[in-house]
Amino acid sequence: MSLDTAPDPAPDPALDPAPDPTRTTTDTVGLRPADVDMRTGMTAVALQQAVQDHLHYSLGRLPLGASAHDYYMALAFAVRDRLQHRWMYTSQTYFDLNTKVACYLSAEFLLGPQLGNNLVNLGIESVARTAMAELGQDLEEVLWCEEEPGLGNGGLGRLAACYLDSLATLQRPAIGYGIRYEFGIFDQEIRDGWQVELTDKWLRGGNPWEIAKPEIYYYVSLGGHTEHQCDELGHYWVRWIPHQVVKGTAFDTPIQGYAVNNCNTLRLWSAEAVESFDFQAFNTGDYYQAVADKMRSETITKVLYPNDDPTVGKQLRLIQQYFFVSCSLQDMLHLLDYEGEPVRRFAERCAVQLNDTHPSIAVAELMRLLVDERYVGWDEAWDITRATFGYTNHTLMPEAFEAWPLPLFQQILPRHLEIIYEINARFLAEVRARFPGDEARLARMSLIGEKGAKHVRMAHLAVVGSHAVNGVSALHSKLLTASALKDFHDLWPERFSNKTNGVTPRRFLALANPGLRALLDRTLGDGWVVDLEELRRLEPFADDAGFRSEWRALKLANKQRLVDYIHTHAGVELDPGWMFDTQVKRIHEYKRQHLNVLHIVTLYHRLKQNPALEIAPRAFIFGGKAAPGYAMAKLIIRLITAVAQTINGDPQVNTRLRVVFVPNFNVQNAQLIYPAVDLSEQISTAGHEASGTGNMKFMLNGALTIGTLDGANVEIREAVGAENFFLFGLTAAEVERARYEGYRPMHQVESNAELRAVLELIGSGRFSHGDTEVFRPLVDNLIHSDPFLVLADYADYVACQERIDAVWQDPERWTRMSILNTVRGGKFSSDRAIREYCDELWNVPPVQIRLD
Ligand code: NBG
Repeated sequence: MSLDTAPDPAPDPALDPAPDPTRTTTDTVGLRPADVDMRTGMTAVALQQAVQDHLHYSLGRLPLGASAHDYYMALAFAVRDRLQHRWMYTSQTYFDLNTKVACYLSAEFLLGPQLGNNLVNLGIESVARTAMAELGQDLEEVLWCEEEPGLGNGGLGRLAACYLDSLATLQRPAIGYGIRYEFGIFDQEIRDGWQVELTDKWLRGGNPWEIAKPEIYYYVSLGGHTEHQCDELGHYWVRWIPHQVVKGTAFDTPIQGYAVNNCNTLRLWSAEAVESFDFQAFNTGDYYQAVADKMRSETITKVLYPNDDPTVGKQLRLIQQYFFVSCSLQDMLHLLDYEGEPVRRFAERCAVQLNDTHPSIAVAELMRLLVDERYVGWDEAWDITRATFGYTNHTLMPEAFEAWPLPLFQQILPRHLEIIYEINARFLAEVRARFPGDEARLARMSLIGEKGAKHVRMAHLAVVGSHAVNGVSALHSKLLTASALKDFHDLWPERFSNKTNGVTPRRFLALANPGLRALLDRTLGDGWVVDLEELRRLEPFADDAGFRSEWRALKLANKQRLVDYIHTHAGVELDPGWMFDTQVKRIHEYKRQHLNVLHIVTLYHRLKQNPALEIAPRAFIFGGKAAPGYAMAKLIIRLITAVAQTINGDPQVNTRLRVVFVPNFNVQNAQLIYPAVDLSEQISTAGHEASGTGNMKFMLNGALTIGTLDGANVEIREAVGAENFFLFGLTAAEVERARYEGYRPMHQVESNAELRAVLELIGSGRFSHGDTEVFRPLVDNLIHSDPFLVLADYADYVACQERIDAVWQDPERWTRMSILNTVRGGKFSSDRAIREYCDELWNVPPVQIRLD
């Protein structure tokens, strides 16, 4: 595929900048003004001149004193100009054709660094490398200067970012709507082995990708009360008299598709006070009150909440959710008005997807906007609403099912509570008609939970208000309809479907693994980048010894990159010849990083007992953040770092085992990690990981998986073949049965001497300088409660690891399996997933963009 770019037009002499004495390098490339269109040209010469121009005019830097960061900013601005050019054509075309737009509502978009990705998608990576080299800069170094926007916690936010990439690449009109958090997910440091959280001031150095749109803003009401009235014609209507009004302003980030001209929008909302200075208040001496109001409004978009945090303050979170949802829906209505479309056509123009329940207040908000503000009758408004929304569920964990206490909800969103009551009354009447006399069912399905303190059930609101509901892997979707949403499935089976997650091959293959990319391009051509099933054609090469040795060399080089990074950032030396056994993801008990640690301690224990034992040398690599208020997760990190310190410092074992915790796992270092891994740990308790997406990134980069039958692991195993996947552990059904029958972890301890020894070792202070207290909560929890069945799966896990050891001893076999993992991973492209969403749920066809 080639970019459909127009030839660079000749520059207008009137606009041509005068020669700049600070530009010293232009002569060296024989720059002729006629070659250059500084804003849109796609040649190295044009880009180089654009960088110089931005350095000069946008940043005010002399080349001599310019830092790598300055060059990063200048190149980013230059690239943004090229995106902007495509964005303008894209918006105009979508507008002219009145296309339907996929609107992806998500409280999180974990974009990761933009520059490298945009260069790949524009097809100007090598052009940029040349341009920067001419300027005396190393592109890789410049790329590392980018402060990544960490506007998400983990998988859910990253999935949203992958989907934006696929939407643009598949040429589907789409807009992502979210929150412009001033502070993203915290930065993690490890001090004395413990996680320490630092605020993520990602906007500190400026964000060259966003374009502030101060002219696009909406007002959002909060609190107060409602008034119900009948006008002289007998029409009943409700007025909401809010206590506070805040203003949401748009900040747009262009999202460029790969090898197409489509450039979509990510629109993030930032909150501010309605008037920055209330002069009235000032004059009456209430200046400080006015400033206080302003500050209070601005806190709404101040910080991203870490998930899994039991201590989190709830009120601001609900306000955040409502704030961005209201701005987004008002924006959609505004676009409709602008195009002269009646509101009753809303669902034909906007397919709105709710990314988990975080934006689910949208159901009530759209009803309010239609009924109260646009005077649409209730029934029609409800038809529009249900035709508009789809809801994706991302978890079965009961604590993640959002439920807002009624008094809190009433206080912040009094009108929405009334609307929810009305939706609920009508909904329960429908349930009653279908299942007469089934009061228990009514109580289970109600939008208002009455167990304990009354609360609003956001997942129920999302399901009732959507025409389509989906889970994110085959197993998860099945479990969803069999458990958490079973009653809803009984009522409306046709609404439910599965959409297995995917990841973008642009970022996680082409960009993250340039060596593999070159090999694939050379062997297959570059079609695989947009059609990942193409990788299949590589399958015969798995039997080609020459190809296998090339494959190994590539992996080794990737491992060396990671070794260098780890040495600098974690102070541990690793040998790239060892097996790299890796678990990177959020730290959570259900993900069972501690099961992984039990295996490491088992090996340590065996080696101490028998120093001559033959085992494959392994580097265990961990990374991931724990929620600041999740004490057990933080203790798991402490256990990893403690075990690491003891093992790495013990010459008797450190020639065969090393352990490292890579601090601050994020998109940037993830791109280094995935391509360098031999063994991917996907070891959650079956039935708990909705899908997982890291598992897919590892697979595509040729890692073998050790995993349970959980989430998308099931489909990964199906795709790669059981013989190429290391399976262990209880199934979801077995987990459920074990719990039902009264699982006793102590029984596992009593019947397994090695497990007992391992737990004793941890409890004895061996890894904590004799401190027998520090890990007691963790060990006690495993022995007496073990909510995620770590001990139940221990023996099988360790046995599976032994099989892995044996395969590793046979490099040819391992390499063959590694190749098959990559070539059979085509299904896990986010392009496949987005095509399913667009074609089966949203009805959003592709639209070609021409640059004329
Ligand atoms: C997460 C799941 C993962 C899944 C991602 C993306 C939440 C609430 N859920 O298993 O835990 O891969 O969503 O779907 O973050």
